[in-house]
Order: sequence, then C-alpha cells, then structure tokens
Amino acid sequence: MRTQVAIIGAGPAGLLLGQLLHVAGIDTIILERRSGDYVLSRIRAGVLEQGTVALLEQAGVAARLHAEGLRHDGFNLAYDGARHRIDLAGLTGGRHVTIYGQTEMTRDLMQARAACGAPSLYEAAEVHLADFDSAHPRVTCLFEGQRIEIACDFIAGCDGSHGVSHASLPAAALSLHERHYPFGWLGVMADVAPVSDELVYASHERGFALCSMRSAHRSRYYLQCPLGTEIADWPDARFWDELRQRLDPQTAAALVDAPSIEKSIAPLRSFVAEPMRFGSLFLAGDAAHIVPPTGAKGLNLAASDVHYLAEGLIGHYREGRASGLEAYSQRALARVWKAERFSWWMTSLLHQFPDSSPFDRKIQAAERAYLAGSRAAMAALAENYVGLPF
Ligand code: RFL
Ligand code: PHB
Repeated sequence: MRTQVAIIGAGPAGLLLGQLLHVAGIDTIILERRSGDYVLSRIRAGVLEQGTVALLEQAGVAARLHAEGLRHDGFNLAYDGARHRIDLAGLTGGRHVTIYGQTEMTRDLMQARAACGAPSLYEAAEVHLADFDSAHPRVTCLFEGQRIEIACDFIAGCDGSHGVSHASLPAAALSLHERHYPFGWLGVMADVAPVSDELVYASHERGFALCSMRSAHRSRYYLQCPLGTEIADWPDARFWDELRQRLDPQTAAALVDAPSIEKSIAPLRSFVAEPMRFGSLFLAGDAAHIVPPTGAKGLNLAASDVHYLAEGLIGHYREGRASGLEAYSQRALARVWKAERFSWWMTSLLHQFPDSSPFDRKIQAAERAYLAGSRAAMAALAENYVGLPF
C-alpha cells in the first residue's frame, strides 16, 4: 500500500488531521490500535476553544457541533463559601468556549472520514514505524491477520501518550520534561441537569471539584482523589456526598444526585517531548505533550498542533514549500509551553497538595483571593482559558 501521509492513531488529533488533509486533496491512511467503538467509549474532554471550532469548520465537520454545542461566555470559581464568575466574554473582547464532548467530535470526524471513503485500519496490531529518518518512511502492522506495509512521504504520530511514535525515536533525539502531581481526578457522568448553567471549578480544603456538563440533560463531575484510589471505593452515594461538601452553599443546594453512567480515574501529569519532528515523522497531540485537565487544554492543543502540521503539509504538496514543515516543531511548541504553564498554574491554584507547608497554603489562598478581586488577574486567566491565538 502507498499513501502520502500515514497517520498513527484515530483520536481527535489523527482524525482531524486526516479530514483537513482530505479537504486539501492529500491522501492519508489512519492506523488505529483499538476498535472504533472503543475509541468512542472513552469519555474525556468537553471544552472547545474557538480556534478548535474553526478547524472543525474548515474540516467540514461542524454542523452538529453548531446545532448541539453549548456556547459558554463565562465560568465560575468557587472557594471560601462563594462563587466568583470569570466573565470570559467581557474580559477577552467577546471570546467564548463551546461545550461539546470529545466523543461527539470524534464521532463526527469518524463519520466524515467513512463518508469520504478515506481508509482507516482499526484494530491494527504491532504498528511499527521504519525509515523515518529518510524521505521514504514506512509503516508496518498486522491487520485482519495479514502483515501490511504502507510506504508514505510522511508519518504523523497522533497516537497519544502511550503510543508507538515517540517510543520509536532514539532517546538521544528527544528532551523529555515531566511533572507528576500527587493526585488524580475521579470523573462521573450522569444523566441529570447540570448543577449550574456554567462550569464551576471549586477549591476546598477537602480537595478540588469540577462541575461540568455535556448537554442540558447530562452532567460531568470530577473530584480530586489521592493516587491509588480505586473506583470500587466510590459508590455513587459517596461521590455525591463528597462533591456536595466541596462546593459553595449555593451550588451544593442545587446539586441533584443521579445514578452514574460512567466512572473513571485519571492521574494528573504534565509532559512535553521535544522536538516534535524527527526527519519524516511529526508528533502531534498527546503523543508529544500532556497537560493536567484543569485548564481544559489537552484536546485544544492537539487541535492547534494539527493546524500547524496541516498547514505545513498543504504548503509542501501545493507549493513545494518546506518552510511550514521546517517551522512545525518550533511553532507548535511555543503554544504548547504556554498551555503547559497555564494548566500547571490552574492546577496549582485549585488543588490540595498533600505535602504543602502552611506557608504554601497561605500563598495559595492569597492568590485565589487576589484573583477574585482583581480584574487584571481575571483577564489573564480568561485570555488563556479561551485559548491563545494560533
Ligand atoms: P488520544 O485521544 O489519546 O488518541 C490517540 C489514539 O492513538 C491510538 N494508539 C495507537 N494506534 C495505533 N498504534 C499504536 N501503537 C497506538 N497507540 C495508541 C489510541 O488508541 C488512540 O485512539 O490522543 P490525541 O488524539 O492527541 O487527543 C488528545 C486528547 O484526547 C486529550 O488531550 C484530551 O482528552 C485531554 N483532556 C481535555 N482536553 C481539553 O482540551 N479539554 C478538556 O476539557 C479536557 N478534559 C482531558 C479532559 C483528558 C482527561 N483524561 C482522561 C486524561 C478530562 C480528562 C479526565
Ligand atoms: C469536562 O467537561 O470533561 C471538562 C471540563 C473542563 C475541564 C476538564 C474537563 O477543565
């Protein structure tokens, strides 16, 4: 088999790249380790920046997003018994975010890809990248019992943090930067009206909590939990009780318990692998970087990487221009590091750190109080939350 760009991974990064390249007349083959149903069953992000929405429009897959996505002009911080609204629109000259589940975005992209007949090999095993230090890279895999080889011009490594792409690179070619946080997030999905029209990020001495949503009838809630927490230790009743304790009284009073339809735990981590290009192999999305979810940046960073990469590839094929691909790693990383900083900062501001000193906790509380009373501080938060320009 032969294609122009072999894409490893059918998460949002791989699928979005495939669709943008398809619209530009560039051929791709996607290889995905899991089944399509499995990919769709992973509950993850829910907040899209305007730049991400614009890319979905460019890819021709934004119709349902525009019909069903929820526009949010602000969100709330809750601590010390009160709610503090961050007026995103008012603080950023009218910008907003859109609530639309990563699963829904993935479903739209999968359907568009199927409709245009572009090949995707789901349940591809033993994916192996070869010769990507040359202009003739290859990808091999085991698909439906057969060994397949794909010759291509470029490989896009969009296979997430546990993928094969960055693991294929010689250790000496990469600098790895990493921070582990001493807690995770326990997430619950429930078919019940959200507790508030806008998201609530709560910081409490019992730990962080987040009230999010997927629609007017589906809520998504998270609790900070210690590492090693087991889902079995968190029957629904305990989850709702703990969430209620961490919220301000106004929000707590409005919270309605409902049976969970999904429950999962994710540890929090910051990670960057640089550079994001090695010869003919380009890394994009979680394959190159991870942020803790507090700033809602992971999926949006995957989209901005894809924007830079698609632009580079389109410049290469349409105009024979190498400059976009040559600049890819540097352009993507400049934005990645700002989102890394913001995600680390928001995580540090709102979570309880088990090894913090009384001094650390006083400083943290002072920063929250400053934020609640300073328009300049709120504007810096809002500008990052809606997404920095590409
Ligand atoms: P993905 O989604 O992990 O997709 C990678 C795909 O590659 C496949 N794969 C392979 N395929 C072939 N061969 C191999 N050897 C392979 N190894 C892996 C995998 O099966 C998978 O299908 O990465 P991608 O596309 O870069 O997308 C990144 C986003 O998924 C991620 O950053 C976000 O979900 C992060 N995130 C959030 N981001 C936001 O922007 N806003 C949010 O509100 C937000 N909330 C979250 C989040 C992540 C969370 N968790 C679970 C970590 C909330 C949570 C709880
Ligand atoms: C979500 O709805 O899953 C979500 C929202 C905001 C975040 C993280 C996750 O910061």
